[in-house]
Amino acid sequence: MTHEIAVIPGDGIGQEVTPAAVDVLESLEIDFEFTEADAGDAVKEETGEALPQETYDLAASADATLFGAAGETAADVILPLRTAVDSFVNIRPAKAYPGIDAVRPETDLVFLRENTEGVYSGIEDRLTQDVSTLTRVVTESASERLAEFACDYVEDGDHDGFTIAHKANVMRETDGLFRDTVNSVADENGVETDEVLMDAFATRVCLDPEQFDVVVCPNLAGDVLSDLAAGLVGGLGLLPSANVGPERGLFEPVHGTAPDIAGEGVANPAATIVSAAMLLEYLGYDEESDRVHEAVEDTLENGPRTPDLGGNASTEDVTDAIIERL
Ligand code: GGG
Repeated sequence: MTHEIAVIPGDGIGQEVTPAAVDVLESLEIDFEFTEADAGDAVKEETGEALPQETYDLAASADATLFGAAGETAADVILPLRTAVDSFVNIRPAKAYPGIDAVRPETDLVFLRENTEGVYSGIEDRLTQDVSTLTRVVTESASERLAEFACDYVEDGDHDGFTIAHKANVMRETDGLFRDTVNSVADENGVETDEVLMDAFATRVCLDPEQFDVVVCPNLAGDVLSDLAAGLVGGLGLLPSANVGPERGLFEPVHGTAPDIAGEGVANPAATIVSAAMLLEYLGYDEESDRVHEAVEDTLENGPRTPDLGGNASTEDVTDAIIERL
């Protein structure tokens, strides 16, 4: 069976780390057909459109998509691409790897981020020179869908339950609905939950990350708090993610375009390669996915490292080291 994979490197270091992940996937004995498409700042400059229709259509029809990074045009690129694959949850694991100098080496978290609404609904206005507004949309249906996924996730993964991070004491209607809906679905499924205000979560996770495991949160909170967790485990070069829908998925590193190092060939490919491992698992290749995870882990511990981790290796050196270990 051939798996059609859309490859959308995007901008900045997306152009460097996405081909690295494709090299890893190509080194496995799986029948993939990769089709590359443009999106982002560069294509917008050229054509006036950040997300060409053919790129959207490709993601909407491929079995899975590997995405790199979006810069200034993130709202026009990554948000519609997540819609193209109908992904309602963004899974963002944040764990410290052996041998990596982490602020909190005991960190082992998974964020389940609502992926369709909240403040990322795209309803913004500039009313006057002085006043701009943003509409935050939270629906019972999207919160339910996320909560059902979270219940299955903790049951399948043998977790004790999950934490809901929200700000319902201030955003009473929106986060109130989110919190109440998620709690009610968890109750129906016999899954334990606890709650934490998202600002308190930011402090508590820095002081003692082991008190958390699976964290379910609204869209913006999931974006920000997972980047915070990246700081605890050694940096954004290490965090993968999977945008999962009922029939397709889009896999991307948590990091963005890193314009400060783009073009130098030294971006850490680990996050994108682990995102590719999540793609493998999504397509049912559990054994191959485990092999990629293990190869990345061993390379991070014993192999060459890119400058973000204190080494002087290139993206290519690290990718080759990972492939050698497969
Ligand atoms: N690969 C992830 C990426 O491009 N991040 C840039 C960004 O701004 N992302 C916003 C988001 O993840 O919602």
